[in-house]
Amino acid sequence: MFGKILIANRGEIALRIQRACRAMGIKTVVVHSTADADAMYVRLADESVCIGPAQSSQSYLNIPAIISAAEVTDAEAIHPGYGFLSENADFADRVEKSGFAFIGPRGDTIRLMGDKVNAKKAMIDAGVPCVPGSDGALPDDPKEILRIAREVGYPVLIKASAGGGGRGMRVVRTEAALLTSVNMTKTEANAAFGSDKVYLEKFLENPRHIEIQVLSDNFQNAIYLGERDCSMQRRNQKVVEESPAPGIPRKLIEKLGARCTEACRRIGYRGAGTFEFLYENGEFYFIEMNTRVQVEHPVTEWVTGVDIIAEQIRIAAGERLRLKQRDIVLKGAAIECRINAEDGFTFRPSPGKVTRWHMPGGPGIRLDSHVYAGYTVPPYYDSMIGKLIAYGETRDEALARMRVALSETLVEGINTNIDLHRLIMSDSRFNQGGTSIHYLEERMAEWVAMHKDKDIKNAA
Ligand code: MV4
Repeated sequence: MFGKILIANRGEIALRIQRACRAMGIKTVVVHSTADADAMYVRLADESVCIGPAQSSQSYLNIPAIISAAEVTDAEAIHPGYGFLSENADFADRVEKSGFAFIGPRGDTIRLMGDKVNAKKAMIDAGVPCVPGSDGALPDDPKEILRIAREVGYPVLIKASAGGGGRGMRVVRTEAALLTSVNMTKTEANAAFGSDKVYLEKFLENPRHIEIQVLSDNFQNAIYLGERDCSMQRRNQKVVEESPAPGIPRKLIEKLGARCTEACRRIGYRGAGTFEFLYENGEFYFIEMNTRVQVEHPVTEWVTGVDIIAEQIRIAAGERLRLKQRDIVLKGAAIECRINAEDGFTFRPSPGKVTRWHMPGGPGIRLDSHVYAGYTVPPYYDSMIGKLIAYGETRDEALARMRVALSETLVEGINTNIDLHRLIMSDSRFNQGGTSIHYLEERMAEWVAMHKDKDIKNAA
C-alpha cells in the first residue's frame, strides 16, 4: 500500500479523499491555490503545497506544478478527484511517466472514452446497448448524412465526438434543418474542442438518466455496484441523485451491470468508473462513460457498503478486488442533495463568508462538506459546497429523513439551494419516483410562476 498520496483537488472531495487515506493509514499531501490556503482541510492534511494563484488554469490545472509537488513531498500516488484534471489523459500519462501511480484508469482508456465516437464503438463491440444512430462519425457527403438520418428517424441529435456532459449537442426535428444543424454543430465543436468530428443519434424525448458504477482491478476482475438515478438535473447539472433507481426491474439492472463488467474486462478498465445510460420505455441506451469517481458516489457507498475511494486506492496500488459480484447486495435506499452556494431561483453563484453553518445529523444522515462557520466560499470555483445524503431501509424512509435533515439545516452569510431541496423533497411526483430528466426544469418553471414576486423561501 502507498505510504503517501497527493490529492490534486479541492473542497469536499479533497476532504473525502483525505478521510479515506487517514482511515487507511496513508499520509496525505494536498495541493491548493492561494484562494484555498486557509481552508480547514488544507491545514488538516499531513502536508500542503501551494501550487499557484486562485485561477484554476494556474493552480488545479497546472500539471507541472502538481507533479513537482509530488516530487518534493515524495508522494507515491496522485488522486485527481472529479473535475479539473481527473479525465485528462495527458495528465494521467505524465503522472505515470514521472514515476507516480495515477489513481484512475490508464491514459489510453481516458483518451478512448473522451472520444465519444470511439467509446460508443467499444461499447457496441462489448455488447453494451447504445442509442441507434450513425455507425461512427458522420461522413462529409450530404446525401449520406440525409440517408443516415432518414434511416434512424427524426427527431435526431447531433453530438460532438469530443463533447460530452451536454456540451456540443443539437436536436434536429426535420430533414429541412438537418444539414445546417450538422454544419453548425461541426463549427461549434471545432471552436470548443478543436475537432469537428460529430455523430448522430435518435433523439430520446423523455428519458431517465441511469448510471452503473463499476470497479475493475488490474487482473480482469470487474464488479458493478448497482445503479444511480440522476434524472433530477437542471441545465446538465445534477441536483439530486439516488440509488436504487425507483421502479426499474432488478433483472434489467442485473443484465445491464453484467454487460458493463464485461466491457470493463474487454477494454482492460482499471479503477472506478461509471457507465451513463438513458432509460426510456423499459430499454437502456449507453451515452457516455465517466472515468473518474463521481460527485454522487456516496449514495452507492451507502446501499452497497463499499468505500469507493478506498477501493480506488487499493486498485491503484495493484491489489486484487476482494469483493466478488455476489458480495454486492443493494440494501435500502439513499438520496443525495447537492448543496450549492447560489441564489434561490436565479442560480447565480453566491460566494462569501459563511457566518452560521448548522448541519443535521442523526440516523441515516451523512454530510460530505469542507465548509464550517467562518469559512469563506471563494468565487473562483464550482458553487457546490457540500452534499447531504440520507439513507433509509426504504426510499420513503430516506426521503422522510432527508426532509427532517433539511429542516434542521441553517446556513447564513451566503445563499444556498437548500430551499429548492425542501421543495423537491416535498414534491408529490418526485416522491412517487421515476421522473424524467426534464421534470425538474418543468416543475421549477411552475414554482417560479407561483412565487414570481416572492422569495423561494415562501414556496418552501
Ligand atoms: C441524449 C439525449 C436524448 N437522446 N442522447 C446530455 C448530456 C450528455 N451526457 C448526453 N445528453 C443527452 N443525450 C439522445 N440520443 C438527452 C440528453 C440530455 C440529458 C441526458 C442526461 C441527463 C440530462 C440531460 C439533459 C438534457 C439532455
